[in-house]
Amino acid sequence: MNYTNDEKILKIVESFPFQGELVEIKPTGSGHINSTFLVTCTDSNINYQYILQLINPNVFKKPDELMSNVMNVTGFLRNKIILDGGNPERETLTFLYTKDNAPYYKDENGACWRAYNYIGNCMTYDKVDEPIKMYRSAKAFGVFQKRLADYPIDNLFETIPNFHNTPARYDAFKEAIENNLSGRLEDAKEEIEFALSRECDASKLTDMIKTGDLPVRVTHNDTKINNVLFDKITNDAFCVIDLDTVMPGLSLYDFGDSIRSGAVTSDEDEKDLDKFNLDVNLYNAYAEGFLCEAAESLTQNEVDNLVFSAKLMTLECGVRFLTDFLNGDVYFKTDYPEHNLVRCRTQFKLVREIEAHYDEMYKTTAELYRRALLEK
Ligand code: ADP
Ligand code: GN1
Ligand code: MG
Repeated sequence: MNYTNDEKILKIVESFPFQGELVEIKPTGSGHINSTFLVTCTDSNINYQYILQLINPNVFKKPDELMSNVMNVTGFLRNKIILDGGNPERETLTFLYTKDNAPYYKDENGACWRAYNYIGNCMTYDKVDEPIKMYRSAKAFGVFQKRLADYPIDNLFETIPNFHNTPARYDAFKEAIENNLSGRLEDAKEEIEFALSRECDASKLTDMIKTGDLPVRVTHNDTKINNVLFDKITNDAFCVIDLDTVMPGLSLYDFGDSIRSGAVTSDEDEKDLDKFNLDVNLYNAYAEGFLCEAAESLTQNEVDNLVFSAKLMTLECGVRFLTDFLNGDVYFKTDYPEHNLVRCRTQFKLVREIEAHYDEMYKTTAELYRRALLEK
């Protein structure tokens, strides 16, 4: 769909200092949360492009806090990138104030819109088809975490409280079963049973935080593979985007969520479960790239729980999709009524497959860690 003549959107576009005359506004990306548009303008035959994003108000209740995190984190990264001799215009997001000098534009319905410079010649992958791409995204997320290692953690707002608190996700799930708001309980019996059978795993990492056995760091928390930009020409992964959930968290959340979304043979919403499997080669490639950047800074407890984190993040995501299915699709964007259930099924299949390959993955990870340390 083309929104170029949509008066409501035109008004929003006008509130930002975009250069030149508007040419086109079209939707882009496949994120489940925000609505994203690519805006093209032209000035003296040169095109200028911007990302315009509607911040999902059901998910992000405090846009000022959200934008404060985004501004501070991108500003901090910018300095680090310059110190590293990199290009800050490409290696992190550059967001734009409105003409009124506000970090977002509030439309007549109270919805908040923000804008970034569009980073050109890039692409994202919803599905990774080669180990080298996993390796490169792992390095990009590893560098991201390294650059934020000394970010003042107390400066960050918790944009979504308890985001990776798996026991809290289970509480919400059980409430959804109880309420059965969508009347869909009967359609999800098997999935509910599966989720409950794995509840014993839910609190392992949060318990380790409480006992001080895992360090809380500044983490991304939504390290889906399509949240990394790849250069169209060199195919290098050069920029981590979608910074809305940068918050205090565990390095394991970031590792685990990338495996969940990337080390698989088909899309997150594949209906044919025979096509959706764990790809151990993609796992190994990610683990190698991640350890290459992070081995020295990780604690032994973190290393020992890398495979577990992949399983837990997958279980948690499956439980979240299932909860949303039971609640009537109020959180994730869906294209059809069973979409969340379909997504939940792929996640639970992946949990089973990680369990089946656990020992082998654990051994390879330990070996990759040993090698990464030797190479330093
Ligand atoms: P969501 O929270 O909905 O996932 P994202 O911030 O990840 O939203 O943006 C959705 C998609 O838009 C990304 O996967 C990417 O393809 C594209 N995108 C977002 N920001 C930029 C940018 N600054 N430059 C180029 N592409 C971008
Ligand atoms: C959402 O925004 P997006 O599509 O990158 C979600 C993640 C889930 C993911 C599942 C803020 O990520 O937590 O893991 O969908 N983001 C938020 O695909 O809830
Ligand atoms: Mg995204």
